[in-house]
Amino acid sequence: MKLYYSPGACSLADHIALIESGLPFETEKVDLKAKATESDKSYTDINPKGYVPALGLDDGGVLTENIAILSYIADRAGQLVPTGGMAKFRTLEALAYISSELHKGFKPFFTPDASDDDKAKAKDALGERFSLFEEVLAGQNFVLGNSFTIADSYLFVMLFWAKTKADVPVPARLTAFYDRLMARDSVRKALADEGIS
Ligand SMILES: N[C@@H](CCC(=O)N[C@@H](CS)C(=O)NCC(=O)O)C(=O)O
Repeated sequence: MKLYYSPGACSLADHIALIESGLPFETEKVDLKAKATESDKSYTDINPKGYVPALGLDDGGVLTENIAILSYIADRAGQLVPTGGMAKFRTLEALAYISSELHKGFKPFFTPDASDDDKAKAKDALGERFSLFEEVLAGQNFVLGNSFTIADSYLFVMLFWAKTKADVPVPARLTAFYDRLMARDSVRKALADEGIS
């Protein structure tokens, strides 16, 4: 498998999950402006959507979209998701919320011509949306219980952006969660491999 990524982008969630999975994989950096990979291939030939992440599969196929890639990694690894009862659907519920309510909420911070007003509104909305996890983390260490899952790697990246790109206030339990993830070997390795100190 090969993960196409951009340093500190949402592809960091897949990078962390791949390291946690113990599965063999390679990475290749993408220049999102030039739409070119580090080895000078056209990125849109690999992923016509033009954005990261994309996962090159062993059979030559390419899988895109964070929710699909994270789910594929967990499926291949036979871990990183809770099992039994409603667990599969609770995982999808968490991933969908992170993708559509948090990830997309950062858009003004990645849009060069976004106004200060757009950013202020986005910051307020993100603060409210993060607060849902503050309640979840009152009774458990991770998003879906007391074990690390793919939802945690995705939420970690959202908190990383909240702290480093958007200055969104992060409440206490989420900050403790962020610090816990920052201390994990997988997270430290993914950040170091992407050249982020
Ligand atoms: N729907 C996609 C969105 C991915 C996405 O937003 N990628 C951003 C980085 S976090 C990107 O590559 N933006 C550059 C671009 O769109 O040109 C997913 O969930 O995987």
